[in-house]
Amino acid sequence: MPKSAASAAADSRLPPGQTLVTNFPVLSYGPTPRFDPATWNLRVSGLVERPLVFTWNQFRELPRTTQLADFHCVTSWSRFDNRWEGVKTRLVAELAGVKADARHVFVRCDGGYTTNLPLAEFLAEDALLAYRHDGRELEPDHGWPLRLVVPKLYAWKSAKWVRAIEFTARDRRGFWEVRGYHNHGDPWKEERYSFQEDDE
Ligand SMILES: Nc1nc2c(c(=O)[nH]1)N[C@H]1C(S)=C(S)[C@@H](COP(=O)(O)O)O[C@H]1N2
Ligand SMILES: [Mo]
Repeated sequence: MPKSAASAAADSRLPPGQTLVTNFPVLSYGPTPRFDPATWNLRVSGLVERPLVFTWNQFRELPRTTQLADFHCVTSWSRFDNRWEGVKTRLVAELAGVKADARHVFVRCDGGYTTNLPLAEFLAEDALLAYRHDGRELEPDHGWPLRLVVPKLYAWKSAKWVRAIEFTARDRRGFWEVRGYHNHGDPWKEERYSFQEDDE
């Protein structure tokens, strides 16, 4: 039976091995951290001209961006058309003045989760630090008050409860990257597991 135009269009947006969901599963290692707006901050450090520390109020005053994006978890679910609102990663990088020798980004979260990504992917035009999702403030389980969103990589790179962003010359593997997940994580290339890195 021929596929409908709508399902063919959906297939072309679904990376190999993924299944579309319409709910929004929660994938967290460990408990959801508590947020205190009085003590929360976001640190931007490493190879930058101007190390920055934003309070919650300062961060919310930065220019806002909206990004519609699909979300692909390596455990095989994908969720289309997430409407993220927050601050472009590019803006944060510009404010800090990322130095020319920076190549990688290491992200730290409340609760100890970390992830790493190449600078170029952190600075992708669709990447942002999001505090709203689908018209509402982010839910605590989905990363409130602030999560990274990098739509072109598997969602474990979209770190929830982000507290620190470090620009570095050398790469360093994050939480899942040292536990068997791929260092890069492109869903279109099915870069799921670290053993695949040997073939590259
Ligand atoms: N701090 C933190 N960020 C995280 C995770 C986590 O366990 N802790 N899980 C990652 C994984 S594996 C996925 S698929 C997405 C899931 O985001 P969601 O729970 O909002 O669906 O968050 C990512 N970011
Ligand atoms: Mo995931």
